[in-house]
Amino acid sequence: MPNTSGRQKHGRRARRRRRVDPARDELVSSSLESAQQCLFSQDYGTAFVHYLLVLNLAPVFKEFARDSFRFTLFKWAEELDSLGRIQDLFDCYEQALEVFPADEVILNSMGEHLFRMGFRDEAAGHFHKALKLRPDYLEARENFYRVANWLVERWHFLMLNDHGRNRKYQQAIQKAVRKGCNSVLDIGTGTGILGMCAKKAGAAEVYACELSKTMYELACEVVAANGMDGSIKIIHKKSLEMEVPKDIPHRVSLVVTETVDAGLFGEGIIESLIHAWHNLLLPPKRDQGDSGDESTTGRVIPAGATVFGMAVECLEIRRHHRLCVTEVGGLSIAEAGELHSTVSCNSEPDDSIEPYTTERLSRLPGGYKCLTEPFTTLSIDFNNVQELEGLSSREVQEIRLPVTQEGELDALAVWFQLHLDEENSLSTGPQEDTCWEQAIYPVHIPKRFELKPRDELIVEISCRDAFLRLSCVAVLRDGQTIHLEKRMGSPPPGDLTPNPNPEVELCSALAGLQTNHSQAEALCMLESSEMALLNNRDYHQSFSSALTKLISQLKTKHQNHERGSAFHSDPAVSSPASSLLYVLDVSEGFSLLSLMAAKQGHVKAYSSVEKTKQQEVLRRLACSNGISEQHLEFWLNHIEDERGMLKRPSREKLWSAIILDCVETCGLIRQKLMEKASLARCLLEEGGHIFPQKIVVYGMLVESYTLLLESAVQGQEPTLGFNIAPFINQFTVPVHVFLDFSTLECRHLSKAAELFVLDLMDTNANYTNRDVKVQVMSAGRLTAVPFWYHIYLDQEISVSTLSQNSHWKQAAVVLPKPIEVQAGDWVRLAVKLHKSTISIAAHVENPPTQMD
Ligand code: 44T
Repeated sequence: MPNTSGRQKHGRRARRRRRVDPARDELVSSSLESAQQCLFSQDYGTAFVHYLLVLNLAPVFKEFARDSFRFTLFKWAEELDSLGRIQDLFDCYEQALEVFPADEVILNSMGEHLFRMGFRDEAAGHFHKALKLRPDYLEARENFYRVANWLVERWHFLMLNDHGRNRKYQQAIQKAVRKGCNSVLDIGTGTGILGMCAKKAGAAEVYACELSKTMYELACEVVAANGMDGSIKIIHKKSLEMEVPKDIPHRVSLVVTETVDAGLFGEGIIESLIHAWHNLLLPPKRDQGDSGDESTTGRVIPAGATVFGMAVECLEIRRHHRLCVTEVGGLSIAEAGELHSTVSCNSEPDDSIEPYTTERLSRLPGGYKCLTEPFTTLSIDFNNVQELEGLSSREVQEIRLPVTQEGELDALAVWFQLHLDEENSLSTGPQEDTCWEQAIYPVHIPKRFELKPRDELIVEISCRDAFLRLSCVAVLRDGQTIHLEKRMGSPPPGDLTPNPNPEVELCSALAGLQTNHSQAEALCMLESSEMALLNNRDYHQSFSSALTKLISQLKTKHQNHERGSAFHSDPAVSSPASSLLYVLDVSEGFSLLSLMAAKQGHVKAYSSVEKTKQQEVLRRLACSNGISEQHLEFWLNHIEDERGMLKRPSREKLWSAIILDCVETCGLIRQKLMEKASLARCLLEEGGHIFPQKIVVYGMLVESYTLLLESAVQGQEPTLGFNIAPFINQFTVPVHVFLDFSTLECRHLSKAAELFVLDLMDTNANYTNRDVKVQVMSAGRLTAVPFWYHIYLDQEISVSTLSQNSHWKQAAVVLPKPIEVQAGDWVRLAVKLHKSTISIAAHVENPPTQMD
């Protein structure tokens, strides 16, 4: 029996190898010893190499050495990371996974590195694998939830729940296939839905491509579950990399795609279609009137699009993109130089700059006002390759728009109509009841600008790098031209140029390390959330008051102490430097808090602002606010490692205050906040504070169908007759982020309730579990618990993340199943906090009626 003898032979060989290789055994044991020694002396790189050698030569040691090996790997990876040796770092992880392919801890840790490096799809894949290996592995679960949004973006749920959109695509595809489009390519297939529509409509050959690995794997699963795995070929590629006959045997007669974003071109549809026309599609039909056989010509669904725009006034947009204040927390910021958000289509293209942002206008707090009628910015025929190719070289078009309402010019809002074919079209307009958001082009003019009803707004429209560029260049008023936004490379507009006074120029020169101070150099861009923070007067006022209180208490204490020790003649104690207080601001991103601390006098403040341009702004502001250069310093450039971050200012000094950034803009508590707080506590002088002192978490019971639509494919009905929901719903996450609770379509079923208190000053606090009973005020389906925070800087002063001017959004736990509740019922919320992550489970105490 060949099998048996094979096994015997293999066994004999193995035994012989083990017996006759003393040199190898010697090498294994000496390497193991070296690995342990190196580990002991913290030479992790060498230890890692020794361990790898040992485990490759002698897999029997795997279990024995697993923990030390992991430890060595993680330490070595940390070092490689800080040295910027990223390729080496990932090589080490790959080698480690060759030895331990099913080690969930290594997979999870590699995921964390991938995530930090921006490889989100891959990171999420690693967390998913780790979780599959060990479903109760909390770290991986939390990481997975944090990145699931990148793995399967939330809009997939919205789109699959948009029955109108599904049906229209289905009809257009059915019609095309009936007319003879026999071979179909679905570009950017997502869950495979459009490809399956084509197959079901009777197309002989269907191909689908998808660039995201996770979405590709999901599409394969869905297509197989619908019995089409033999008849739809799914290719894990970007369409631009596809070739005939390598990927598909011949050119197809129909391309279907919905690779469009709110700004239409952001997913690269122009480039994809140009490539498809040249490489993947049959030639287009010559005569438009010809309704003959479509199997020998090519066409695209959607057939084309019309893009619309409109000028709007919107305070919510304004405060996220432009500087709206001149003074915050006792600091004048009038002389900060030019500041605006990183959303700008007038700037040189750069990775950190986006040409537009997206918002659902109908959901913006405070609403918006239309200043012009909607206008057509562009029409494009996707079946005309010359038109597609000519888009980038189209001349800049200038249009004049009559202003219809008085108001401040804050942005141009953009949406489109997607013409699937002659009959079916989809609109993404602000008035439509669809899942779509609109593209927002904020207007960056240094001063506020009111449009008046008889004005004409001049907008320039062009296409660059395959995105639509819209710019409000001027306003015609009473026969005069008022220039607005600067165009790239052009000098600043005459009439709105800020008039920098000599003092500011001096400050800039001092701060700036620039001899030739020009407008462009003084421009500093901030994230829109940083911009909103800067515009938040209440936030800065609260910090200013809390800092003033603490600093004056500490000054008095120091003075008393110095008086007390004046009898001792130690010059180090009574010198002026010793009376300085030290404040560290470890806020993420741009923050004025260090300056506000320095402004108190006798304070040396350390800022964690890293970007050079932002540091220049702070220096400029220090100068214009009379803060001496020595009283502001920039802290470490890398704050990744919290132990490094919280080092002391010098050996004998302790911090008077450490400002921690505790809540992310998305509405979640920052990861590792509690670890940072406990480290920070150890570094405070007696009487010193960490800001904030405590965080109180509030929540409310709500019924919200909108939240359900964003979290999972709803209903028991198959989607267009296909079984998709169970597969994509695996990627449902329990916590939704970036919510605007004030405009969320929902019914409040209870009052706001305190869910949790995080005392950042309490060493012994146990934060794991808490049960909170909340009474139902009105009957409904309990679907979610939105939550937010009151951030207490001290006993009295607090900032709410739900306030009107907040730069924070809110988060919500969406329950796995809605619960029917009656007025008067008590709902028990089991609130858990694990490593800064909140989870909430809800139970009705009386009477429990769970709904399916
Ligand atoms: N989001 C809209 C974008 N792809 C819609 O990997 C509307 C956003 C949106 N694959 C709120 C609401 C909405 N070759 O899976 C993705 C993507 C893939 C490609 C292969 C290519 N050349 C591409 C280009 C993209 O296509 C899928 C859909 S793309 C965008 C869809 C609901 N926020």
